[in-house]
Amino acid sequence: MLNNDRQPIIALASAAGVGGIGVIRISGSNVQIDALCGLLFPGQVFQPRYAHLLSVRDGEGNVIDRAIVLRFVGPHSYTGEGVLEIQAHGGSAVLQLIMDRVLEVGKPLELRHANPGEFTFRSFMHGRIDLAQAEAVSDLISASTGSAARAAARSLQGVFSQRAQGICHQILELRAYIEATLDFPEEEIDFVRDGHVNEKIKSIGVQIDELTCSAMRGKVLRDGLKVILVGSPNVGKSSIMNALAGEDVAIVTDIAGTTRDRISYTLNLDGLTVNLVDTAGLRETTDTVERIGIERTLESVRDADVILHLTSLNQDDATADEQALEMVRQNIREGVTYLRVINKIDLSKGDLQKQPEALYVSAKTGEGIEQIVHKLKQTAGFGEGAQGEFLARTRHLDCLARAREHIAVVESVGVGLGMGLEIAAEELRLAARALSDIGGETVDEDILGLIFSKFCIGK
Ligand SMILES: Nc1nc2c(ncn2[C@@H]2O[C@H](COP(=O)(O)OP(=O)(O)OP(=O)(O)O)[C@@H](O)[C@H]2O)c(=O)[nH]1
Ligand SMILES: [Mg+2]
Repeated sequence: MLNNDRQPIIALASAAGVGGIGVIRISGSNVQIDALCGLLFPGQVFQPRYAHLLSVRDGEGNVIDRAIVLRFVGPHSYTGEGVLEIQAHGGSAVLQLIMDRVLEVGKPLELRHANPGEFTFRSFMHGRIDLAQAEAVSDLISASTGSAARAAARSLQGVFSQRAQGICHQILELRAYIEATLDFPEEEIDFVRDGHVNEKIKSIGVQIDELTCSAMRGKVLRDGLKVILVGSPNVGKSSIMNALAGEDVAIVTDIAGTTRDRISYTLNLDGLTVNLVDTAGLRETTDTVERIGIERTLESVRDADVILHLTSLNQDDATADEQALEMVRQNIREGVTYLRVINKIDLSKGDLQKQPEALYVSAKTGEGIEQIVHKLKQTAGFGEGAQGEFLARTRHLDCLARAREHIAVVESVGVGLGMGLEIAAEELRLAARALSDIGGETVDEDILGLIFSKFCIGK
């Protein structure tokens, strides 16, 4: 729940548990924070942004702790409001005593505990950061690899927002030009030609496509790449899983139907998080447990970013593979990368007749495993020299897709050719609106609530 009230808020900004230092943060109007400072530290004159070593006292005047206290005067603070930061010793009991004391003193001011993400929400509401930057704050905190953290920091600096805004401005300029043309209907064609309107639309489409590619890389950096190993029983899926993981994660036997349930393993490929899933071999079966396992395999297929479809060189039953392929086909999502992997090449006698698009590997000798790794990185846009420019979420990709759709409509017909100027202007307005949703200018309150509720308390 987002509170858009004027009450001051307090939270422990550092992680719960024991640490060298624990930070308590309070945000409210400058007047509220001044009042609180006066009650907690009578007579103390605060110099903004300076560290003051002060005693925090309980109601009887006993010292709870000696702490570094910082006063930020709004709008020059994280939230854009007045902020007080108390850096005390990082024990949970001492921090709780300080929290209780501040809450007691702040009661007349209606000081209350902050909701998750409320400090960042206030920062957003005061225009200190836009929505994509606010999301980056949470993503920076939860980043699990160095690359993800670096990309989140770039989003936080506004790299993503600025690129989206840049395109948005071009669209708005073009729309203004088209709307001005509406006043001179007889010269419409000349205006469109002289203003290079259709060329500009095309260029905007290309820029959105480029930004979408970067955002997709950013999303993979944030969420990881979901990779699933599928195929008929005994082709070596679990063996490939173990070879990629570098340890025995899954049981391997020569009995068809060994793997019954999904087994997940998270790999870190030079900063790219890969969530690898080994699954039950696909075949028609009357065994209840195996059938449930197969249903789960197909569920994972629907959810995957990359499908590694395994066959093995010694697989003499071609119909078994056909059957597996058919089951996969029926469940595959659009836009998923499908890779064919042929395992057990160590069994090959003589030269292999290789299909150009397939990867040939041996889980037993390790040959070709690097190729799978390379292919996964390439799929995620982590090829040679490429790196994540910023972090992105599904919400951002949806905004970009919406913007692209509106531009595509205009592009396909052509302004002044088949499309009237009013319709073109309207499509451009909708495209611009979709792009500005990335920064949260027009996002409705429910979505905001959902985004900020996923934050940790104190941020
Ligand atoms: N020669 C050779 N044997 C392999 C290779 N990979 C796996 N095997 C063998 O193939 C058999 C099946 O391997 P698994 O990894 O259990 O196969 P699976 O696809 O997971 O099988 P299910 O879990 O039953 O669906 C085992 O006896 C493995 O030792 C390989 O590259 N070369
Ligand atoms: Mg297996």
